[in-house]
Amino acid sequence: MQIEKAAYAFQLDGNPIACEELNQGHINQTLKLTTDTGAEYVLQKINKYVFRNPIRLMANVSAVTDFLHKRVEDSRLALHFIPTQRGLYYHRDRRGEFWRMYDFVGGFCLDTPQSDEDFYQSALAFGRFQEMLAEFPAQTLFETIPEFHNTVDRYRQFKASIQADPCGRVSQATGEIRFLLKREELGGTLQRMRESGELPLRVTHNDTKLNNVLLDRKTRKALCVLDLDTVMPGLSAYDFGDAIRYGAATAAEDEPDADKMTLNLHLFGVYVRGYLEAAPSLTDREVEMLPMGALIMTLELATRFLKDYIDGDLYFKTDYPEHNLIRARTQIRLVADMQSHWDEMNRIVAEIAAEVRK
Ligand code: GN1
Ligand code: MG
Repeated sequence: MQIEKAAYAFQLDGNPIACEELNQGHINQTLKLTTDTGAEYVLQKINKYVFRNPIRLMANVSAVTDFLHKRVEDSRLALHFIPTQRGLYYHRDRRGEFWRMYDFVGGFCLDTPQSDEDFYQSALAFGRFQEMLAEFPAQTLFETIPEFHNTVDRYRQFKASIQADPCGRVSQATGEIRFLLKREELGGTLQRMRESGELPLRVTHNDTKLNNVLLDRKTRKALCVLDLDTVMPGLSAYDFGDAIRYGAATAAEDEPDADKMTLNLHLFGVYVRGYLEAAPSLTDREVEMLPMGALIMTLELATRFLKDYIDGDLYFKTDYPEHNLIRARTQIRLVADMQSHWDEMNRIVAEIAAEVRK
């Protein structure tokens, strides 16, 4: 692969000699860059369809990483962005595309936990992230994607796409649509609790997939969390829930055989323990609503994937035409499985909370 031109806009240590695509995430394009001095960087093109204001987005991200750097002992525990020759944290190329760069610190990410410890480490990473940001001035954060986890609004958008049916795909998904619409009221539960003030607004990560945690190659301990584009005011239940949806599932998010998709209750408990240990400031009500976070995030992703399928795959990267439909079906299966183990999920949280939060 050619060296991406944008790389030269940044203050690099050495001259670029290699550039390879990192297969990461459904949204931005991510490359790894190596220079002749052995320096390694991650170069990312920001997806402008998803993030309408990359400049303000980067202002958020740099404010958050600066804040974190003042609080961590090892610099690898927070992302370090590289300024451009002009001293900015983003580069705008001739085509109007936005790029950013950060140090590649040599860790690795997982799509599935190889052990309980891997998943526990990710829970600590997201729990600590939230605790460290407790003092961050939330009002200074720009909402990079307005109403990101507002499930009531997600349902509104979902129904509008069904109504418009721009690609004639609605007829391919009638069972799935029925399943999701039946759960619309349930889907709004946490949003209503947020609005009534029953659940506190915090600075949260909002995209807590396991592969957004960087683990140390040697110790396998969590270093830092990646993908800070959606750091915004949010609910702890959503951060917890998205991590469960992705990491405590028995199949990949896009597993074509939906029968393989269930919730691994053991891993669920492992994550609960790590998260509660790392985030002691959660209120009792927040702790109680963690299972609801898992259920609602899974429901939300099912509606988002299905909406994107109906819209003609405009938002998420897809590898084949039914990819978003498959993703939605597999998430639906996980929702159903969570609902059939609802009492157990709640019991696990209550038991671990009684132990950890003495
Ligand atoms: C996207 O960028 P990535 O792949 O970590 C999405 C998340 C979804 C996730 C589903 C900004 O995350 O909200 O949960 O895909 N990010 C955005 O895999 O929409
Ligand atoms: Mg990601």
